[in-house]
Amino acid sequence: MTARADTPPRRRVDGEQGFALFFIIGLCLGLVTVVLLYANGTALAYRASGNAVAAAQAREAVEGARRYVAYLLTNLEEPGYMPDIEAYAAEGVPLDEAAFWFVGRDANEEEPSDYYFSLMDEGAKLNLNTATLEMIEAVPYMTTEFAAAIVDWRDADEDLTSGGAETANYLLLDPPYQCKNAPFETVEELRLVYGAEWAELIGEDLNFNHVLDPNEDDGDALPPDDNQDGILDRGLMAYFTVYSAEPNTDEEGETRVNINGNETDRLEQVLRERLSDRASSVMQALQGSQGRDYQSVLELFYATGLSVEEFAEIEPYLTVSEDERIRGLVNVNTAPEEVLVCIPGIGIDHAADLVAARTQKTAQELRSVAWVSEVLDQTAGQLAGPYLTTRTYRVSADIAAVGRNGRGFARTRLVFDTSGDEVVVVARQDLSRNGWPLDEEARTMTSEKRTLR
Ligand SMILES: [Ca+2]
Ligand SMILES: [Ca+2]
Ligand SMILES: [Ca+2]
Ligand SMILES: [Ca+2]
Repeated sequence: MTARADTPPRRRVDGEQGFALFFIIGLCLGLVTVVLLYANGTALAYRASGNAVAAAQAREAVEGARRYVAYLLTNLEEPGYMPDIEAYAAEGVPLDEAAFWFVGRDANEEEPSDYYFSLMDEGAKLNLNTATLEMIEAVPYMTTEFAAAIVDWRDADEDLTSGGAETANYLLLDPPYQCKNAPFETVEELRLVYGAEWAELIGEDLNFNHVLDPNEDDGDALPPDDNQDGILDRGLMAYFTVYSAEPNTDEEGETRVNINGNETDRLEQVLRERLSDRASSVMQALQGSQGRDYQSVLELFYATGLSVEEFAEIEPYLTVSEDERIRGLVNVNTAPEEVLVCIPGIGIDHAADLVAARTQKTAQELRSVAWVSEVLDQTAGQLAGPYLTTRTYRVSADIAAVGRNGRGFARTRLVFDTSGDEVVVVARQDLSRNGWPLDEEARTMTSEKRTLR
């Protein structure tokens, strides 16, 4: 027996009743629609406001991270050196309902397979304003023409570097513009340099997270158009900075002693204070070279016979320059292999050995550039010395943050200067448009789970 068999025969309705019923049904349906629409609208509005709150929380978390970094850099145990990675939190750091990460890169790993969370050293890159043409040419995937165009862009003159471009070339572009003939103010300015290709500048690391994501290794299936070789081929911009600079002062903030100058008394005082009886070996080395013209303090190290540890005691007090600030030195402790390759005297022959050697060094040994003598002979060391440092006064933080429940995110890159009395932000760049740089798991993890991690 079916239900239909029980259904009473349909009542016949006349025209008037039919209209009334139709009207009531219509009214009910209309009301239901209005209620549904209203409920849906409220839910959407609620969701939207929830997202707005989460996005605001993410932006707040970026500010929280900024204060945290400023605090860390103000209270460094070793001012002028990168903070110890073990001494600060960098991954999923909870901040009320939000959380932040410092997107970093392990410079000792050639092919990082997983995320690395750390602050970064701007001195780990080549400075666009001070690197020589030869150094720029040695950057992976750099062409000689683009390297020459970079030099022409920043130099004040209109003299064409072979293969480069000056105003005459820029005026032929559509639309035409002038060659800058002044220093780079940002790395992104490379886009304006003659011959710049966006794909070459960005490379395969589309989301700037230093990791090979699936879409960065699938050919042209998804952007970017990568070469699908299982290796993250970075863009040209990844190797450059405009921020690296250090004050020419010692750890007490006093002007360093110029070993090419005439401050013999002050020099002897520094040496005796730091080295006691071993000071005489340095004084002998210095006296043996009349009309001194050291190109770097590393050159002095080779002449002294001091140990690396001993030299680390005096190196922070010495200089070969009268300049108040020294721009563009590369930190030999933090630069990745591809950057070290660009340094004269290091090159492709020694860069990998330097990276391998530094992972075996103590913190005290890494305080001075002298440790490179283990890999570089005196000739190579003399070539490399003028471009190297072990100190850091420009630290960047690539901050990724999410609001509550992993909703809303913000990403901002900040560059801090630690050389003054106060730690200050010298550059700020919003990277949010590049999308969320870590995996979804990190993002959707609840704040309790993050804390437990
Ligand atoms: Ca020029
Ligand atoms: Ca990536
Ligand atoms: Ca792709
Ligand atoms: Ca690749």
